Amino acid sequence: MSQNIIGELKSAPCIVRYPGNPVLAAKDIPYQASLVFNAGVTKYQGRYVMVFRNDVFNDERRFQYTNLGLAFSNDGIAWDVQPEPCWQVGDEENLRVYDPRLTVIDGRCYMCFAMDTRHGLRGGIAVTEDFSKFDILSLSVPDNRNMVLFPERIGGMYVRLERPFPVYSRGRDRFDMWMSDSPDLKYWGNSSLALGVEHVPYANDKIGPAAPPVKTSKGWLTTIHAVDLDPERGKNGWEPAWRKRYCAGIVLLDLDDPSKVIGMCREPLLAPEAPYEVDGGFRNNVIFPGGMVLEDTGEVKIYYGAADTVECLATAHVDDLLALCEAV
Ligand code: BMA
Repeated sequence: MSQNIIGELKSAPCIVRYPGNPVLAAKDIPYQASLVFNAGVTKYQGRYVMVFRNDVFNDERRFQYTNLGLAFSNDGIAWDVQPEPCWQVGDEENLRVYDPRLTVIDGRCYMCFAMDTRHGLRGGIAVTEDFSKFDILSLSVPDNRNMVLFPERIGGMYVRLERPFPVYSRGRDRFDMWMSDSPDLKYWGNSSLALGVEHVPYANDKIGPAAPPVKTSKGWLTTIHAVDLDPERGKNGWEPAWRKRYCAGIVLLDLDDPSKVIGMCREPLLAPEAPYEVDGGFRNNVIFPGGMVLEDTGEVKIYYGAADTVECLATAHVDDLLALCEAV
């Protein structure tokens, strides 16, 4: 395995972490909770909605189960967590759902998710009316995940970004960002590569989608996750073997043909730096956005899981994010 070493990385100066981070943590949850992170966030029916991942561990720090929790907010900062989890899967075949991503299309709220099964890892899309019931519209063949939906049809088709795992053909984790479209959110095809890991200078391992894209006059603005490995880097976090670093990046896609990357920041948007990102977590050094909200003021709220342990918020002005995306 030959790998260029990435070295130190810093966040872009235009992005500001919310000083009260984390916005949600296990202590805020009224039922059993250990790690609260990788949430999907959107604005729906006049308020902010968050569906978050909750991994439950026992006192010996052994993993027990995962469920999805639900929270509402009027300002996107203070969250009212609902008394019960909103979705949990666990049967002979389907082991758990996690990493929810929310997108509103034509007034309906859709949720992409990852599902671990006994026969591989599947990417799913569900629709919900009120977050008490999720109707699954499609589940991919293994292995695929990190699906995110665009908030409107493009050329008449629904569009998603996704990250399949080509472990045989590429030798090891060399994962890229792909795009597919669908006439009905059920049948997916026309798949094409959107961005290769080799095009992201701050990744040497894998990349993929993060939060669902937002529409701007210049193009679809979207976050990515980008991972690097350094053989010198020690174990980092209370998970027994964790050594990777996950950064968030920012990319601009063509409005009419989002498989075309038209701009990209060559440095990370968010690199792990804050104490809750680099210290004391399950997997330190992980930043993973799952929600991006563009406000009328031009402020962009980016929600991200930090250290696979808590849910955080960072903001930037949309013009500054667009300015970061150099033409490619
Ligand atoms: C990935 C997923 C994410 C997680 C990330 C970092 O494989 O499990 O949910 O945030 O690893 O641990």
